[in-house]
Amino acid sequence: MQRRELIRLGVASGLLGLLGLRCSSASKLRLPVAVATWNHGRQAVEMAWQTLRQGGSLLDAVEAGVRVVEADPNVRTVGLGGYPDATGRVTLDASIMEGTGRCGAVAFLEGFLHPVSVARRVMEKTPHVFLVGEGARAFALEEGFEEVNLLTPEAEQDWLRWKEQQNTPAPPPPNLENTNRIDVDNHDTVGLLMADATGRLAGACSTSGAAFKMRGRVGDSPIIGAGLFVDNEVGAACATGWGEGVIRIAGSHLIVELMRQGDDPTIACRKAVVRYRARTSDDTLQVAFLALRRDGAIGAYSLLPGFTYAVKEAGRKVRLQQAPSLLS
Ligand code: SD4
Repeated sequence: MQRRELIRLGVASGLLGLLGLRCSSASKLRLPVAVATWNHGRQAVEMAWQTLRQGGSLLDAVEAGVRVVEADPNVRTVGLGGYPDATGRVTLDASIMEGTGRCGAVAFLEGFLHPVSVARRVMEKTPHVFLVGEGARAFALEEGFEEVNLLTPEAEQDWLRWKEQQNTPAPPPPNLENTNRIDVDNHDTVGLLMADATGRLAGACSTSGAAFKMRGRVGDSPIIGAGLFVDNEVGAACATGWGEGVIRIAGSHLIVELMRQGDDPTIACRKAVVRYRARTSDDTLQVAFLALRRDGAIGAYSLLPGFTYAVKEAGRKVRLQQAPSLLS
């Protein structure tokens, strides 16, 4: 979508809002709808869809979809095979939320294949929302999750190469912004949003975070309101890209609130990107958002070109789409 067109849409949406009407510039899909970030979103929405069709709940569906990507060793930014931190250890962040406001999250979790499932247990089995590090690990073990080594030889090789490139020994605290600039594609959280036939919603996301991050660093993905937000009254949103920037604007919550005020999902995502850009002086760090309104309208927007997402709606095959971007 071109800038001029979006401005027009924004104005139109505002005018219609004043008249108490909704601008329907976003494509409204046939419910149920599942959308997920990046190319690996394809496997995620397939599995989510299948799970729902076979009688699973919405939560079962989003969890199952994300688990597929977590278990794929070829995805270097999520779960098994994810890039390690600066010290060579893979630490994972994940969250899950349903539209009623129930949610759970884990961060700085090491050694478990499915952080999204641990996040769900936090939601279902504890009075809390968010467990991190050693506490999250102890809880996962108590719940019967098995410890595994997530560092694949390929990811380790890349880490060793990265370490060699550092000028100072052993390793220096990385400048996260520089780390991310090495390869904007190292930011590939899987975020999955789904609405069932009645417009109830759920979402989940999972990531190994920024490649070679400082030990202990946590991104936006496990932070409810930043990396993920879901509200049955309105819709859902998730984020991918430079987590620090997303946290600073509480990106996913912002998008849901903009949709609540009548913004179309694409315009809401675009406004979040504009807000993000206003808070950072750097135009090289990718950030991208995906939104699903409860009626099945979807939207996506990124700062830089290249953000893809997968869509599955009733009666149609999964398709990959390219989000519009603020910069070319
Ligand atoms: C993070 N936002 O930890 C995550 C990484 C990511 O797409 O999105 N990758 O900053």
